Amino acid sequence: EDGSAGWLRYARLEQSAIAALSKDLPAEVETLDTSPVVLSARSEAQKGISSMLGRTLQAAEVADANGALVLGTVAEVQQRFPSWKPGAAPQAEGYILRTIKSHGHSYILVAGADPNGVLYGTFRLLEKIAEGQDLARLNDVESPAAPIRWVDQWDNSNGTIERGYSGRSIFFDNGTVRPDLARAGEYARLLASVGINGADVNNVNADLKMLSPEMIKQVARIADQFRPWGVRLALSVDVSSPKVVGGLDTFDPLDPKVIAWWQKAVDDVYAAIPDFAGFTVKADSEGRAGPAQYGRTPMDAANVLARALKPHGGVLLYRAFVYNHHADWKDPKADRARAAYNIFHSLDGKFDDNVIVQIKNGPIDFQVREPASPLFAGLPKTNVSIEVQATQEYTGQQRHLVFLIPMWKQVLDLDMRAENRSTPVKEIVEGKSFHRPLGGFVAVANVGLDTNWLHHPLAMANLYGFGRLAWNPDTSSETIARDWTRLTFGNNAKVVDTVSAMLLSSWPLYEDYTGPLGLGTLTNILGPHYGPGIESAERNGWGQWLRADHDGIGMDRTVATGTGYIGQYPPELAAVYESLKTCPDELLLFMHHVAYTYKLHDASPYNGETVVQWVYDSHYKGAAGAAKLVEQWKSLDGLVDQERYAQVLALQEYQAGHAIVWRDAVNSWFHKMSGVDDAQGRVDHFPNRIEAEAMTLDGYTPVDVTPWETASGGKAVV
Ligand code: BDP
Repeated sequence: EDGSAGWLRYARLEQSAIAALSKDLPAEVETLDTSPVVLSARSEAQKGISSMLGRTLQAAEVADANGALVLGTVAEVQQRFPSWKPGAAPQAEGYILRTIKSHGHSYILVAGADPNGVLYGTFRLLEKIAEGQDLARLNDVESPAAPIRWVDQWDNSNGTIERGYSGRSIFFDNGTVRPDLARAGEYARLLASVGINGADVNNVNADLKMLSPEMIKQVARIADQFRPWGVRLALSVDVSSPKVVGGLDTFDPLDPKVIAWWQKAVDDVYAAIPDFAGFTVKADSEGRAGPAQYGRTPMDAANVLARALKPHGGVLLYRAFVYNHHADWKDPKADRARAAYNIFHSLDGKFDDNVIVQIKNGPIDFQVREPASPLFAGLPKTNVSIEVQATQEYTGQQRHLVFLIPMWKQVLDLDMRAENRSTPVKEIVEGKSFHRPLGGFVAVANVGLDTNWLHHPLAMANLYGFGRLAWNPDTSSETIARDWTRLTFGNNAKVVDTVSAMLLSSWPLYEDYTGPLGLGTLTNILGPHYGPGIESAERNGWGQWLRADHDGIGMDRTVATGTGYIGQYPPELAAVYESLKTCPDELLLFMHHVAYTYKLHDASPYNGETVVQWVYDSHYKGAAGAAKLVEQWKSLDGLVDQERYAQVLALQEYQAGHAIVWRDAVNSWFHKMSGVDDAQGRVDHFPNRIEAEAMTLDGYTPVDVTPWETASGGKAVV
């Protein structure tokens, strides 16, 4: 159990489950379609059934009359069983799972709207088998929520991964594509099993060589690995390519030479990769070149690329993550959170129909908690997608357990009240709210060469859960946690209850010991975005400010006295955030600047506590929660395999320790800034702690630590 199989372990079921399932499971599989994707579905069914039930599923062109598992499109299945009535038809990439009787024998039908639908239906069937569900009366019709269900990898061609925490790239090494791409195929299989149909394989901070003829030839090999799993390959491109690699004297998107350059580049990509999905663009952001250099807008650049992709059926995902990272921190009106809306809202309705504006879930940058980006409600005439981050950049980097599904759901479920009607973010990105033809879900995944893909064995729940949400954002966090646990660790009730409880508690407790009340993660903004580093947010251009002084803390983003950010939300939601009375405490310091002694709402869990006392208490609560994770996991000793047991235990013990570092750093910092003592006398009071610098040191020297709050007394010894 090295984790390489992810959630597709197909572990052998208990004898009783095998007996119960076997009576309804035919002995043959009949494929009505010979597309590579349907053949993958067949081999997957054979593999899964043999592994879980110890039975061989014989492949037959036309099964004998004793029943079969039948894989094909709805039209093909109908032809095979003329009396079968499919009922409601699945939409693109959807499927029907149905058990029928014909001449007294059972047939399990997996009828897809298309080959991808057949594959997704087959994976769903295998999941049901793994969970021991009844196959005698299958009757499911499922369709995905939106056409765009992609992962992004931030892989560089030298083999490193930006914000990757699980080893080197599975795609690239040494400036080119790896000779051995077996892992790329395995990755596509995992993605397909949860309905993901696209993968952008290179860093959004794109290598300019990506579009060179040699690289395209190489990258086409990755697409070959993806194709049998219905995953289309996409690339990130840099808009300055026509100039920097194309040798033109400009990359002005409206220059005819530049337009022609893009068309040729795109045609070349399609010659090598006929099912290429499209491009992702990061421009005018964090030092990347962009159309602003020529006084052009994102719309100008996006449409030029989109028009080149259009004849081939490709799409263009233009990231709304555009902001100035040299903002003036002395300007009280400066606010990075406003940037995306400021830039994109006025362009609504001007993007071509194969452009999708890709919006990060929050207006800053994947912090432990952010409100939904107001831009979701600001582009009713534009296709949009939500971008979330499964790689845990600001959320513990796969050294801390943080199950992100509840966090993403909170944003997806938020009703933006655009046009004073119900418009939850999920329905906006599905294209439902504003009747958009395209839209969807993108997660930055950043799996790496680590055998178990994401380093922490439990982090895979985020990748799995992302796929489930992209397929159906109404799926509950509990369902996702429990399903993933069953597939990953088996059906033992104690294991399922304990692991899913650990997962579901993990985001709130991480928030508690890092940055509560909407402050952001309080991590070192200028460094690796990992440990505590509270002050690093202030007095620089990056705009992740806390606006802390000795009297109070928080960014005033109100319309009345602050940066006006709140005014970017539709009026009903803006009114909720604008008023201190109604602004949820969990976002208080994101929206308002208040005194440390300001009292939170009386509603649980805040109980009318002051801001500073809440910060102290939540940090003790969070660190205690991290310690509890260790005990919860230990209760599974002997119930999960030793290999993964030991791996998770080591990580949880580490997290419990690091949570104490976090707790004490943040609390000391608040104590010093506010001058308010902890009502329970815990903060900066360590009766049993011996400071290294206070000891007799032989060969060591005490040094000051920066930031000071990350070491007790601000000192360490070296
Ligand atoms: C930030 C990352 C940075 C990415 C950027 C992005 O720190 O490495 O390049 O997002 O999304 O979170 O473009």
